[in-house]
Amino acid sequence: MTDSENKKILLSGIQPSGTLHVGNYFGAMRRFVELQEEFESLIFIANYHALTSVSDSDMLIKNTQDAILDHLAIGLKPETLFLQSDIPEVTELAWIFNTLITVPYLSRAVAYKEKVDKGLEATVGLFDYPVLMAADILIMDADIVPVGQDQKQHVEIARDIAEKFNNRYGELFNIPKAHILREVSTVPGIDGQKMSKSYGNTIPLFSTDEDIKKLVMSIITDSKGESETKDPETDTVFALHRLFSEEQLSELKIRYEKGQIGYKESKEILVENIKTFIAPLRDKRENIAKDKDNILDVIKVGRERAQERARAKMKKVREAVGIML
Ligand code: AQP
Repeated sequence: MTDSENKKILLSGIQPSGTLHVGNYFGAMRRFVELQEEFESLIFIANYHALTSVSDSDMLIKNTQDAILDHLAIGLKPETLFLQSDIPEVTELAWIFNTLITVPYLSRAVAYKEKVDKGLEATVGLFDYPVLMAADILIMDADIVPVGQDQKQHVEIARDIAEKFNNRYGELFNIPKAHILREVSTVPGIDGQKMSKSYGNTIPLFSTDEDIKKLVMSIITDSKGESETKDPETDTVFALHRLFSEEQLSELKIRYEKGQIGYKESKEILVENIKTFIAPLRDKRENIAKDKDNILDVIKVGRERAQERARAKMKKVREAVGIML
């Protein structure tokens, strides 16, 4: 048995629906890198999912290439990466799952309601998003799925779909587990709501120093003055300090609680720490981007590995449900 056969399978994806941000990084991407040796990792750029919010084809292509570069720049091995669209079996499987799952069940998905409340068009694709995600996960027999807190429910939907399929057609699918970093949970955006590509409230992962300053200084806080006590649990600036200001965190907490720091100073400290964090990532990305033309060649091994798994699984699924090719 080879080493990779002994390893559990880790699978996760990110939509190329905009510029990737520090919420994506701390909620998910960082874990991909940390766990890539321990697990057999399959990380994909979810371009079919992104169609639920991006209707400009040039933009989708640019975002897709950028997302590959971003992952390489944070240290992900190219052989772990592939594009969702390289695996057409995923959309085929999603259709089969659509025939298993009910509309009332899917109506409970919170992310769909939130996105529609935020103004996204309530398309069938957006509603069906968790089913396509279930196909992504289950077709690869994933054991663990590292995601941010916001996607936890979607992994639970994938588990339910796997169980329903297995009950009806026989044990074909592995039951996956979500893998969520409790201390990160949901990273807030500059408006205090979940940081999200489509909400215009992000700090991009490869921001310029100038943008970091502009964005952090515009974080919405309450109106407490410098000497008033402040609650680190509810302040967005402090929530970001948790990610970027580890060494100063306990001191900052005391200063917040004792009314010894104003939001302006707190933001200035945060600006410096984010700049220090992002600078080396940005440099690495600039170097990799020089070879941008070949970006799809770089992920060739990852694509072939994923295709092989998906094809083998779909053959069994078609046999199980009675679809002839
Ligand atoms: N604010 C966040 N905090 C923690 N984790 C987050 N993730 C996203 N936002 C945060 C995690 O990043 C991974 C990739 O997410 P996605 O792009 O597939 O979809 P998403 O969760 O819908 O991300 P966005 O930025 O909010 O994109 P849009 O606006 O296009 O919907 C996931 O693991 C997610 O949990």
